[in-house]
Amino acid sequence: MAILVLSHPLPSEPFADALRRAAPDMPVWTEQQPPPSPDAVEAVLAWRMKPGVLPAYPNLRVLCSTGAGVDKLLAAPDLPPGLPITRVVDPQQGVQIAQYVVACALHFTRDLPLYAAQQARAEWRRHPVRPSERCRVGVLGLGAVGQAIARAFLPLGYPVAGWSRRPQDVSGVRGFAGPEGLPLLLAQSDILVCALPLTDATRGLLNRATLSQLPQGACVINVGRGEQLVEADLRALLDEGHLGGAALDVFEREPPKPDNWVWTHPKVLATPHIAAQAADDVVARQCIEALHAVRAGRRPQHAVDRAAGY
Ligand code: OXD
Repeated sequence: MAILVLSHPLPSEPFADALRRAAPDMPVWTEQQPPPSPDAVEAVLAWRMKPGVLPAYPNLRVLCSTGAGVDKLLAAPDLPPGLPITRVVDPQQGVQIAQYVVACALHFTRDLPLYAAQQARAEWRRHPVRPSERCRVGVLGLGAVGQAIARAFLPLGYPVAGWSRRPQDVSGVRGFAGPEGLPLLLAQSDILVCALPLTDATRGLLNRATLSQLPQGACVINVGRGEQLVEADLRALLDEGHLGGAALDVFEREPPKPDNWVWTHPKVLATPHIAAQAADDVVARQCIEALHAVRAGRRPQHAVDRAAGY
């Protein structure tokens, strides 16, 4: 009895190796090295789940995500009722995402695309540095990751605000909450960062109506989920000049098709979902802890609330 890694489209071997290092006595299987019988599978470690897969394992006790988000797992139509689902909680992920977001924000606020274009023309021309007051940062989502992002901006002198479903107190960060707080945050965000989980309430949240409320020239950084941003609306607002740029690490479809406009738009910085990558050893250790917890009749530490979606 033990763990089956179904991490497609991520390669399964690095996770399987990390599981074997963490628990050498625990059998670990993959699609390439399948379990001797479906009855033997107690835990599945996965990123997304095709229909028809989970019901084939009658002794499944826990489903573990390879990432921080579980939206792709929750989207499976045939999740066994009551099956605990866990997410990865790696403090390094907050650090990595904060590094990525700050790098993207500086890319725009310190005019690096403009200087790259000048360099290509061998042009030596200096532009005024944008004052910090005109680099107001608004972070959507003040969970562990959103808080790490918000805090990373404070030493740079940028005013930082955050928005969350329920009020959150983060030192140095101006807080907005609930539906009535969203327009207030948008109206004062020159840099808007999306770090929200994907839920029914956040799907499509960044659309023409909401993005139009950002100040003229604002930039959008999405490290949440692609489905939260209506890409066609973003493109229209970039082309119309209302928005100054966008850094996208997540997309409506991953990877975007080769002819997708995001690859070539001059105002877009597009990266392949790399803002943070949980270490394989952390993913493995938390999956094993979750399995030990359910075997002992306990709720795993990082079990998600299925109704809330995270
Ligand atoms: C995620 C991750 O959930 O990369 O996006 O962990």
